[in-house]
Amino acid sequence: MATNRTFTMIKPDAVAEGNSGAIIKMIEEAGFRIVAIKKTLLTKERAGEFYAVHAERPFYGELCDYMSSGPIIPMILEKENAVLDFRTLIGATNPAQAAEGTIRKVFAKSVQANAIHGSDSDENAAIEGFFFFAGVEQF
Ligand code: IDP
Repeated sequence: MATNRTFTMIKPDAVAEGNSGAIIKMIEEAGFRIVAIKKTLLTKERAGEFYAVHAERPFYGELCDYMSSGPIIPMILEKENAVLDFRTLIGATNPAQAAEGTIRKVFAKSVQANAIHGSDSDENAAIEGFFFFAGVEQF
């Protein structure tokens, strides 16, 4: 059964361009409540840990460089059917394939610099949330 929480982070390109506020507005207007939020910086090593599932992919090194290139804004979000509804809100990985009105369609620059992350399962949402936030920070 679907849980009601997901994890997201606004990626370095979107933070650097000053799009965080507009993205958070879209998220809240879509009915998500912010459970936890902060601005932080990933080292290349921690970016590699977060994306360890992609370690064998050809773009892994570049992805780790990009994700540690500037501040990010991780968040835990709450809404009924959060994981699936949030994946719909952000759109396809490649912005060229993202539906109109999705966050990636509006803000992503490329398949790599695609503005925002969204967990792909309830299990990963919980793991990724705890990667950034202690239990006492989640309220
Ligand atoms: P997702 O973020 O939509 O779930 P994943 O396939 O899990 O997509 O990929 C994780 C991240 O890795 C993407 O959001 C994107 O930043 C980057 N990425 C995925 N595929 C490519 C690629 O072909 N080239 C460069 N970067 C990629």
